[in-house]
Amino acid sequence: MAIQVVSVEFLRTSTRPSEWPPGRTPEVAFVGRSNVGKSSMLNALARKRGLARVSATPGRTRALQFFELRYRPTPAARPRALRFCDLPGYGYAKVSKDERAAWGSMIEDYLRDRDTLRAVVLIVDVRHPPMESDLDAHGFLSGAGREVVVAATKIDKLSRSARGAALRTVEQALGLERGAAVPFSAVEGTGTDALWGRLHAIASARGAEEGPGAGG
Ligand SMILES: Nc1nc2c(ncn2[C@@H]2O[C@H](COP(=O)(O)OP(=O)(O)O)[C@@H](O)[C@H]2O)c(=O)[nH]1
Ligand SMILES: [Mg+2]
Repeated sequence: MAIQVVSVEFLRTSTRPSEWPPGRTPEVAFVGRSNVGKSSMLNALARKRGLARVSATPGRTRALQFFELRYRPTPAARPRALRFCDLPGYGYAKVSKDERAAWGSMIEDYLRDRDTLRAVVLIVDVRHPPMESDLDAHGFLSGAGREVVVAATKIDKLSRSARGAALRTVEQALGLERGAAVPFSAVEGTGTDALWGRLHAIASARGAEEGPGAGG
């Protein structure tokens, strides 16, 4: 399925629940270690380079960043509205304990309490087995009853012959079925259609909202 992105715009930054965008538009959040490739994945899905800030320096994003998209699941379908939320990464050592605790509660409050949050993309680096912080995040999300889609990114860094085994390692560590993790590369564009397919299925299962001004 080739999803067509009709429009995408930055909505707002938030550091507290009162700043979460209002409305009932379904939302997808991107979670993962600092520097794993969250912002790059969001840009690849939105097909807009530079939308979310990609940084070579880990630990840059310190607030929640909301984006609003409209997309057509098929060329003839009506546009659907969807929001993306880019989250600060976890596992970044170079911040004070207090600062890390504040980020932690900001992220956890959002992931636990956000009504419109339909799916969470948990992003791991396919080159390494998931780290303890990834397992913690997966446990937290499952415990919160969230629909989790695991994406294994930077697959372009592995030879084709090594990719299958690396994916299996990720899936086994997280207790997933074979084929559950989506192989992804923001560089090659691998996995954007597969991930969009999963996100659309989840968002539309409970009725995606029609975007403002959406027509035939
Ligand atoms: N080779 C490769 N590099 C990537 C990929 N995704 C992200 N990167 C690089 O990883 C670094 C961190 O990316 P970013 O999206 O800012 O990560 P974030 O901190 O999780 O948002 C940047 O230097 C990106 O160019 C990918 O799929 N393949
Ligand atoms: Mg980022």
